[in-house]
Amino acid sequence: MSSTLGIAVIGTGRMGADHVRRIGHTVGGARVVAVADPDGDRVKEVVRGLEGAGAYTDAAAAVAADGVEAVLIASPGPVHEEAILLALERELPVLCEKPLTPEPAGALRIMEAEQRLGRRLVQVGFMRRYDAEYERLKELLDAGGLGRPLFLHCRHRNAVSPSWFTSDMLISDSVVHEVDAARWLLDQEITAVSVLSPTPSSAAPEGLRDPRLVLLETSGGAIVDVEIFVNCGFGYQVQCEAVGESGSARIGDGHAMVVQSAGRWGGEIAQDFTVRFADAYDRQLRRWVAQAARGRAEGPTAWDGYAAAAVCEAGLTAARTGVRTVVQLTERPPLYR
Ligand code: ISE
Repeated sequence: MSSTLGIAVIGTGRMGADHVRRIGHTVGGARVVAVADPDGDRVKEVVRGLEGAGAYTDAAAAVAADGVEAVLIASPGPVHEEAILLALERELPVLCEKPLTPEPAGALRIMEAEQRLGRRLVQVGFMRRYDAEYERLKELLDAGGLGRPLFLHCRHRNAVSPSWFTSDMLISDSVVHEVDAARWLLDQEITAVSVLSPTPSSAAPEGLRDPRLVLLETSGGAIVDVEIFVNCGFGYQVQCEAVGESGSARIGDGHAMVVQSAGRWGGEIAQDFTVRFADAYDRQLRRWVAQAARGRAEGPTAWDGYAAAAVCEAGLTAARTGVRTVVQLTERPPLYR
């Protein structure tokens, strides 16, 4: 193995391009050696200026390229499984953007491949686990500082949704973050999901059920409510208030700076997740590189990706039928305990 970890990046959309930049400029100990995207022009543009990096339109060719020691996957969710299985065939550590797979069946196949190898190589990019505020809340809950958790009240707001965003994606692409954060913060599984949808905001594109309220029930008897609103207009806001038997704690108020001027006071609000969670993305990648250089993985597992996919699948059924839907989970394999 060389002194810097050779990484193949699959997918050059917003997150893929951001990770390429991050590997080159922010995270030490790694270099991009291959980049793949079906859009040949885009991939060439992304590798321009990256010394020694090959441009590919095929993920398999990039994963098999000389010098590849780890794989970062930031392509669309439906093609994650194929790329992960290619990497696992070569026993390469993987960091895969969320969602691991759109459906739980694909995540189960990834878990099977990893279990055949007998060790963890896959990390899912649930970056909130690397955010300083989330980490503090987790420490407080783990230390019993709030007593037994009763509620998590969550708000997840995006200024505006991309043109291709669908009503299902409010759950599978956005609320999937709260699903993972709730499982991790509480150390419990989600057992049932209900979804309520008010009359859509007039700011939402035609046909988009935005906002929505998602209720998650947990194995420890807590309730998690998530307001997801992807066209709120004013900025990117992610808040979480934990209420326990002996106290409450809230993160995400964005109190980094309060400005007083011209007879008003107020703060600034990030417009976008790449800004709000910039440090979390950096820390996630640094930790992944350090582990991958040893041929290992830490952080959110393929089981976490599977559980999130199962909860989102139940959420989509609940949204479609209007009926509370129980989450079906297989038994957790020993590799993920
Ligand atoms: C996007 O894919 C993300 O992961 C963001 O964190 C989330 O806020 C947004 O709603 C998703 O579309």
